[in-house]
Amino acid sequence: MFKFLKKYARQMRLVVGLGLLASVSGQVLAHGERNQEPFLRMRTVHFYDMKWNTTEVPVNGEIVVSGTFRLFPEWPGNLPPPKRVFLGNGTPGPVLARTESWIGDVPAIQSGQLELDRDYTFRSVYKARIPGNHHVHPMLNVEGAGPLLGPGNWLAITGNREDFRLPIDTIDGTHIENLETWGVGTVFKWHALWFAIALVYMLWWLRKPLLMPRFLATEAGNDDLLITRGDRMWGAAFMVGTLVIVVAGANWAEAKYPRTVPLQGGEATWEPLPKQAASVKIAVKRATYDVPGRSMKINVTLTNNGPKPVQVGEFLTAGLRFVNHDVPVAMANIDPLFPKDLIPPSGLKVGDNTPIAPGESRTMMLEATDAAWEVERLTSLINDPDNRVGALVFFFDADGNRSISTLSGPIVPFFGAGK
Ligand SMILES: [Cu+2]
Repeated sequence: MFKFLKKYARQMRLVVGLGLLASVSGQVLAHGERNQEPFLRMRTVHFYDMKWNTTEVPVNGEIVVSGTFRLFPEWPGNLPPPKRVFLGNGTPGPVLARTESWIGDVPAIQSGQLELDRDYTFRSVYKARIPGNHHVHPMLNVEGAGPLLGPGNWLAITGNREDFRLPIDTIDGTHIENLETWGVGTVFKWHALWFAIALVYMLWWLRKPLLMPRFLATEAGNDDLLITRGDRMWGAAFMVGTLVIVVAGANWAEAKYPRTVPLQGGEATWEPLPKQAASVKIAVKRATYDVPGRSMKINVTLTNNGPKPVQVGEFLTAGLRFVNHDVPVAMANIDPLFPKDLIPPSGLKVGDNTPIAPGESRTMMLEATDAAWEVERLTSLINDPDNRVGALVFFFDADGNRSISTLSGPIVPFFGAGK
C-alpha cells in the first residue's frame, strides 16, 4: 500500500496541485463559452446595457438580469436565422430557478421569432438554488444554431441547498409549498408499478428456452410449438390489465386534478424596440488582427448623418467592451456590477478623438488591444474560412445621447514582421 502511494506520489501531487490551481484561479471554472466559434459570438447576438441586481445572494434570494440585445444584421450564412428562439440562461447546471422571463413587456416563457438588425430589451428573474460560485450568462437558444451566450458574470450563492423552496399558487388557487417536490411521490409510484409489471411480463418469457432453441425450432418449421395456449392467456391478461390500469389511472388523475391545462406549444410574439436610424455610417476599409501584439486594428470611414457632433465611445463585440477613456459619458455607461474581466483596461484607442461634425466623413483607426482576445479565444477567428469581424460601436454627442451602429468587415491576420 505504502509502496503504491510512494510510486504515485508525484502524480498525486500534480493532481492535487491542478485542483488547487483550478479552485484558486476562478477563470478555470468558467464553463466552455470560450470554445464557441468567434463568428457565433461576434456576428449573431450582441448584448448591451446589461445589468445585474447583485453578484452575491443567499439560497432562495432573487437575481434580476436585464439588458438589451441586437441581432446582428449580417447573420452568418451557415447558421439558420432566428425563426424560433428561446430566452434562457447559461449556468453550470440548474443552479438557479427561473421565475420570470420577459422580452420587451411580453412573457418569454415560450419561444418566438426575432428579427435581424433589431433591438430587444429583456429581463429575467431567478431564484438562487444551489450554493457555489457560478458563472451566469444570458442566452438565446436559436433553433438549428444552438445556444448564443451573452456576457457572463460571477454569482456567489451562499447558504444550504436543503433550504431551497419554490412555492407557487396555481390558477385554481391551490397553494404549492415547494414545486420541486410536489407530486414527485406520485411519479415514483406510477413508475414503480409499470416497472414491476414489465419485470413480471419479461420473467415469464425468460424462464423458457431462449434464442438458440427458438431459432432451431423456427428453422425446423416447428415455430407454432413455441407459443403455448398458456402464453396466449398470459399475454391477453397483460393486455387487458394494462388497458384497465391506463383507463383507471386517467380517471383517478381526472378526479384528483379536475382542472388542468396542457403544456402550451404555441409561440410568443415580441415587438422589437423602435428602430433608431444609426446616426453614423461605418465603412470598414481594412481590419487586421495583430497576433503578437494582441491588437485589433480597424481602419474605418465614419460618416455622421446625425444632427449633432459625435465621438466614438465604445467598441463592443463578443461581450467584450473596449471603452474610449477620453469620452466620460461612455465611461459612465458602465454598470458597476458589469464583469471587470470583460472590460479591457486599456480601452479603445481612437485615431482622432475630436467630435465628428454633422455631415462629415472621417477616416481613422480604431484600436482594441488586450490579452482578452487570447483569453476569450477570439483569435481563432483567423482560422475561420469566413473570417469577418462583427461589432457594435457606440457614439455619443455632447449631451450624452447615444446612437449605436454595427460594424462588419473581413479581417486579415498579421503574424509579425518578417514572417
Ligand atoms: Cu461562463
